[in-house]
Amino acid sequence: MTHWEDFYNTHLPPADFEDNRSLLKEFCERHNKLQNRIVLVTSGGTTVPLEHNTVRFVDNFSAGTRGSASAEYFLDHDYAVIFMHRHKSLEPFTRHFTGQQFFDMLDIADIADGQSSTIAIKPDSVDVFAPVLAKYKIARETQMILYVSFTSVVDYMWLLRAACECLAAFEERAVLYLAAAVSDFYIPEDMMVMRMLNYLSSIVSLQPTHKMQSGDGAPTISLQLVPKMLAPLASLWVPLAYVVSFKLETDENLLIVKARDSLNKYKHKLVIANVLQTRKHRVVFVTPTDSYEVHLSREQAHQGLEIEEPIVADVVQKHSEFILSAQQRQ
Ligand code: 9Z3
Repeated sequence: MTHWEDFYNTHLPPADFEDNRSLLKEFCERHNKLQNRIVLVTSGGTTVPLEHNTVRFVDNFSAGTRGSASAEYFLDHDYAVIFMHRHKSLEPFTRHFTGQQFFDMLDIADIADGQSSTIAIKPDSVDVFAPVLAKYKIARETQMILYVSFTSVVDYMWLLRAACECLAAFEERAVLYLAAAVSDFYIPEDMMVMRMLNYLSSIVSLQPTHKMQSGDGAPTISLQLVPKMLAPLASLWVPLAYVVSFKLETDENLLIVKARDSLNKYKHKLVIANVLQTRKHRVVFVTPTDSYEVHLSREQAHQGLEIEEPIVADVVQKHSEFILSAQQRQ
């Protein structure tokens, strides 16, 4: 595995990096002055490009539901929110009206002069649309949310470190809520081919070994392990913050074991573990001392309750206790 410092030394930051860094800096300085609590919500999946001029890439599964819904609930709890998301994945507020849903809520009406028309929300959609729009407007006008986006795992790593550099000043008032699905493997810069692979068809080897071979026939692609950024993040970048990571498994039996492994290794505060198939109605909170389930009943799910609401409420409560015990130690 590449060491995390080598990763930054060998991979250039994305083109919009300095712009995003300035936005992060300005947002954090303002909210730190106001003594606000702040949360970095990461959301969506990272890509691993197969070529420099990328046509093909390997993707990590995540629609961005967990992150975008959670961001809204953190705003409800008066947190300033840095929403660091995969470009074009779900975003807070607009997530409620994706695809054709939004157009289906609109009506075009001709004005009496016969020459112009107005567009209005259909009366039966106002009840759904108005509260979401109102919350969006408040969040924007009070500048409580900042949107920054990534696409590749390299973009993600650069943004993550830049965000942490700004969050360190918040000390215990910062929460890191790492819900993005981050690739474990990647193709290092110096091993990527320049032009489009011509016959990418069958073999993708996940063994962390050597070069991508492209010639005639199906190329073999070898991926390397991405360094685990939770290690420097929890111990060096934001050592005082309340760090929450998510653990995604497909095997229920591994869920708690893997979450505990992660806590033991990185010494952060909380792992929220979920199984792919049941993630929308059940998660397990794993702390250094215990583990318990947060779930939605069939009825609650039917009523439209989202599991992110109790998840965020629980994280906020734990964060409050964490701040309190830090204050008592001083
Ligand atoms: C998660 O486990 C998220 O809950 C989901 C959310 C990606 C399942 P959706 O966006 O899905 O609602 O569709 N995220 C963490 C996944 C991850 O990559 N975790 C890393 C790991 O397990 C460590 S931080 O090693």
